[in-house]
Amino acid sequence: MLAGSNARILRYIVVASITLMLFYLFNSHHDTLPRPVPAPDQARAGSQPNPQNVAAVDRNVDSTQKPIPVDRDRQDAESSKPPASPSMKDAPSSMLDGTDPGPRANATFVTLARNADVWDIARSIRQVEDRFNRRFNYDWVFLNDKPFDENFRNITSALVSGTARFGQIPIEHWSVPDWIDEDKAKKVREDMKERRIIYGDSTSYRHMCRFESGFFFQHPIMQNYDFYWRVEPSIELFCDIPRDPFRFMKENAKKYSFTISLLEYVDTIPTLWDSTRKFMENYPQHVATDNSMEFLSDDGGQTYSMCHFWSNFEIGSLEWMRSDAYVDFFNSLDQDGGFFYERWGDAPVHSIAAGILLNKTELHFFDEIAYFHMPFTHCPNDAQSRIDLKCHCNPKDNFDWSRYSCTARYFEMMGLQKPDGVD
Ligand SMILES: Nc1nc2c(ncn2[C@@H]2O[C@H](COP(=O)(O)OP(=O)(O)OP(=O)(O)O)[C@@H](O)[C@H]2O)c(=O)[nH]1
Ligand SMILES: [Mg+2]
Repeated sequence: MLAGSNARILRYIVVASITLMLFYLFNSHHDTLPRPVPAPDQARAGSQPNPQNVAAVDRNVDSTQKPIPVDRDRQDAESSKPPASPSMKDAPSSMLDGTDPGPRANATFVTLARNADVWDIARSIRQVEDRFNRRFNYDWVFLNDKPFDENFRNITSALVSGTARFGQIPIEHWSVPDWIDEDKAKKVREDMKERRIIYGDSTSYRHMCRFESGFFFQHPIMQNYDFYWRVEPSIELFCDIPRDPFRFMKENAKKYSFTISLLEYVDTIPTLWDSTRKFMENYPQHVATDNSMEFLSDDGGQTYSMCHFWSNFEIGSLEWMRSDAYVDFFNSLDQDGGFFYERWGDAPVHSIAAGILLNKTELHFFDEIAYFHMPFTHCPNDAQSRIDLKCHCNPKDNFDWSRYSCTARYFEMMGLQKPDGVD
């Protein structure tokens, strides 16, 4: 009996030792062997906005990848172990693969495009998704004066990680209003053609500028959102965008933002400032107390500096655009007819509106959004930021401090520190 129970104890000891050995061996290998890193495509394929795919993305988060540097001062973290659960609060989320866990703003991308623009907008979408939206899955609204064809819908929907929505513009937002003298408008186009003013002879370009100035935010699909981010065909984004610019806008009460500013082509807007002054006289209640007149004018509002924010990129508040102040401003300009009798662009219109209707604190310059639209580039000035954000722009291409840019003037107005070597 005693001999039998000794043998059983011995068997238990042998089995337990083997189990412990195996357990030890398995665990030590688990710690040292690198796990396969998910291919970027795998992670992206999982970024569709349904719970199953979100889970798939989460499964692709690889905890054995290079440690995440917590911030610029702690680059030495590269040699230590990664934190058990990387926190969005203190880690550049560009280095995380999964869907961002944070709350979302009620926001959308918006693109005005023709069916023929499909491949140029496809390039832009791919850039925006890779650098930002694959982790945030915001919706994308496409607007067109004609119906979008199947090809456009299929190509763009496949690239957008949020929901793609397609809207046709109502005819009254894309036609010449009845108070415009069509003969006068035609003569202007002929004259501008002779003077070789870019897009000066185009009616559709004028509809586009008027639509972007006063109607895109009124489209029924846009009523579902509070913020928009405008994207045009053939743009480039050069850096990761780890933090959500929509949330930044919301949490900091920002209403209008830009990355590139420049001087407008005078011949396209000879009377825009006269119309603006008329509006300010008629609607003094809409003029903000702490406005940006310093940016817009060198002489306290007598004349226009021609400075504007380049509106092919903009992140803005739809609530502001739908406000009485903005709508009164647009309607007042529209009555004056300069969209057809001249060639007013939506960039100076938005910029003047932002400059006079908003307080300075409601504007924002997104330095970290490195951006290209032919022919200008914004590339962040700070070398370490370019490394952290995996930028691929050449800082020599940065337009910010060129004499045709107005960003230095914006910095001066806001009391921001310009980089060393810039006057
Ligand atoms: N649906 C539609 N979209 C248009 C039309 N004209 C321009 N767009 C879009 O409106 C936006 C601005 O037009 P662009 O041609 O890029 O104008 P731009 O940026 O001043 O000039 P570019 O230097 O050519 O880029 C783009 O998103 C175009 O796709 C049009 O007639 N119909
Ligand atoms: Mg463009």
